Amino acid sequence: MRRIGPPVVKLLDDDVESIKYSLASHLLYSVGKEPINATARDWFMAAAYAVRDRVTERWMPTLNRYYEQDQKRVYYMSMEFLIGRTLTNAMISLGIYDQVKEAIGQLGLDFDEVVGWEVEAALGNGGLGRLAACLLDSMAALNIAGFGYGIRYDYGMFTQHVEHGWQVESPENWLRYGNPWEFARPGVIYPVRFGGRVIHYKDVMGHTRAQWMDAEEVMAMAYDVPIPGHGGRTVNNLRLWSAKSTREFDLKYFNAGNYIEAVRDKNESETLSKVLYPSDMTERGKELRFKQEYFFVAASIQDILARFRKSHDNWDMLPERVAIQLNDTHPAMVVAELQRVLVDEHQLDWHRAWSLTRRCCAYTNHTLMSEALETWPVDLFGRILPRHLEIVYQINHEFLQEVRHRHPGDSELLRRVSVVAEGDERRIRMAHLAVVGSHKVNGVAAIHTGLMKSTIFSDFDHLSPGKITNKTNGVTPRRWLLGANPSLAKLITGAIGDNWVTHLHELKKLEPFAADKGFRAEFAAVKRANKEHLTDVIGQRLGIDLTADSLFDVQIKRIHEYKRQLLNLLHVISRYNRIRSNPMIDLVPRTIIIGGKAAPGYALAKLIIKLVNDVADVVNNDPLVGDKLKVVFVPNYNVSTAELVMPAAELSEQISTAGTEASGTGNMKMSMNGALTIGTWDGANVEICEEVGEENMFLFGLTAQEVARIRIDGYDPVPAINANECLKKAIELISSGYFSPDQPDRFQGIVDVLTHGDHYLLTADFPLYLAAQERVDQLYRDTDEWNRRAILNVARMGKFSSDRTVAEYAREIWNVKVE
Ligand code: 26V
Repeated sequence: MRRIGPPVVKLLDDDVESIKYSLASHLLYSVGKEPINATARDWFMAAAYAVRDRVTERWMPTLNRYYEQDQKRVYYMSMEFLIGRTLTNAMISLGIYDQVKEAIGQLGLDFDEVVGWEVEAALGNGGLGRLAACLLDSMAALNIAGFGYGIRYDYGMFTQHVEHGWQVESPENWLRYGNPWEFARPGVIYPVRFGGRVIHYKDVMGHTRAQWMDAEEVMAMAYDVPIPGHGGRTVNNLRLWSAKSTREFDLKYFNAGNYIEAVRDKNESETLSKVLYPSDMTERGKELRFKQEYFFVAASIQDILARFRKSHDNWDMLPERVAIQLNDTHPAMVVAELQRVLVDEHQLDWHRAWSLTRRCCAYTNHTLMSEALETWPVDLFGRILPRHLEIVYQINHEFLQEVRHRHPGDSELLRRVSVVAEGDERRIRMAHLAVVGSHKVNGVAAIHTGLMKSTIFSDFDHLSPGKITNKTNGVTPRRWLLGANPSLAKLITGAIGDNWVTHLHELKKLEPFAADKGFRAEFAAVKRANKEHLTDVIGQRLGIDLTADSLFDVQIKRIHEYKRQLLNLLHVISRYNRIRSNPMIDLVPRTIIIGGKAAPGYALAKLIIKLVNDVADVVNNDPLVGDKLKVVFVPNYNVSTAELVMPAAELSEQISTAGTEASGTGNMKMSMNGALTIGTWDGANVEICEEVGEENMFLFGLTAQEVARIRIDGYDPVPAINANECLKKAIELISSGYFSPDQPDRFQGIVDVLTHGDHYLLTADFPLYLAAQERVDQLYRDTDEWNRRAILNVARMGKFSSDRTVAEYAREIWNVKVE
């Protein structure tokens, strides 16, 4: 590979002795302990600092290189970055994994225990935040000048406990012991304004100008997190903003004798970055959320423009040096803010500014579900951001003018595409603002993009053909295969070399090995060991006895009705019924593993968790069942748990109602780790099928078109339930209180949604799901054939590397070169 920029000055050596020296000196100088009284956590901190030093000396040269070469920068704007743990990931990226592990071992420490002390950075809810983290990894691996911008929440995703089968949330004070991966930048601080009013006046040139005044101010202070790319040549930057009161910068408050008042106010303004909203759909219209969104948008735009102005005085260069990717509509205020800064603060002509804004911005949509599409009441919007509301109206006015010009007389069209939704309460549609203010809009899987074009954005697709494009998601093979599943990675590398780590298509070379009996046996041994490891951990943590002789059937993701964890449970219960009615039945033993968090305000999702646990209690303790069936709810599903469970999965459950899951990325992670998928024709399952072949998956159920049709016609679940004895019995068992003898009507809410309306069509898909599960059993009995197909899954996963995803964004949206 061509070397760019000056050679990296290496001060630190990477041999075991040097690393041991680093560990010991950090323990003393950074942690303030000696080996005699150091805890494992102290050693974790020392290790993190030792690795961080080596990351940092590659980080500064990367940033200098971008500056010197005046490279176009990509800004990935996201309210969420679900990074997970960093230590081993950074060791792998830098190629110092073996040395650090050895050094830690030589100091007499248990490596797994030391790395186990890292608290993960859980600054995200689920798919959207984890995608942001995978894309950052890939941008760094591809040496793209990609910067993340987000919020440094004091409290990330809550910790989930299970008490008596119910989810209980507790706050995750992840910064309590200090975060070794961040660098506070007290000097990088920007004011962010809220409220106030706007006055209009004529300037000396006779132009009408707006001035936003009497606003309150909060400061945004930067914290930088290095993102090391694989190979260590590039280390990019994730900049997270933390809210700081302006009071401490403003002595007049103190001098006026309002000391106590000033400090009290200070707390209030600092709540902005206090906590991540833990709901990935249900949370709507919350003022604090609105302020959080603008807070990070305003700080980031100031930072981006300041950086641009260091090397450029011609604003027309902006779109050639700056690409801004909006991760969903959460940062969509960028459109209004960039326009505002250019027009109000830099006096650019409106149309010139608008052209620059649109050429910089691009928007990624992650969901079609109406309840997750952000809209803000106009009065709230105008109260908090009065000038932005004017700008949004102006943007909308000009946009509608253009539409009217092209489609005279079509007032319905105007109403549908307007950024302002008229109704009892006028609202700003952030998705429409994002579409109008972007030069490209993308979905995250082919079917999702197709549905965007044919449903929520069909008018926009007709107005601007070609603007909406697809960028199928991917996942980073560094974390999800090399890091999480070292034994499989080793087996693969032994067979085909290690180029797959950065060129995942090379996995294709594994295909011939699927026909090799010896390789199949080795592959099976790896899976077996991963299952045993998971079995051990579950035994220790949950006291549940599992056997690795059973089929590990895994559904891990947020708990949502549309993801249909209930459909999984209906299968579990019908299996249980089969065993009960014939205890001697020769069934493939199954371990059903379910994990995921429910939004704290999503009562039905929480009830589903309770049902999983109640079913588990009954099934796992029924002597008639034995090892034939076990059910486990894995508490606190997070990135680290995912890294533990994915490698042990044999069957990957991806069973959302067709047309609802934009892409899914867990589906990719499990396939890559050698699981077969049982799934619907939804999200990226469709493309996984194109790659691995339908014969190597278990796809079933209604298509998105069929789902749409059935819903239009009006669906009644009752006939479907009555027509299927297994389904009927399963629902009756829940309804009878069998799983909740202490409170027989506990699950009435669940029974009601299934029997009335069944919006997600579980009862419609159930027979086909059961048939697909039957095919799973059949195949599993033929171990060798199962393994052959699992190997083919791994071999054909090349497309689902986030490197491919990022390369597509780079070429087709950001207009930056990929080596
Ligand atoms: C919405 C809201 C609404 C307000 C409160 C906080 C909040 C947080 C997130 C969201 C939207 C979540 C959308 C989302 O996570 N979509 C998922 O994106 C994945 C990456 O593209 C994709 O694989 C999943 O299928 C999709 O559900």
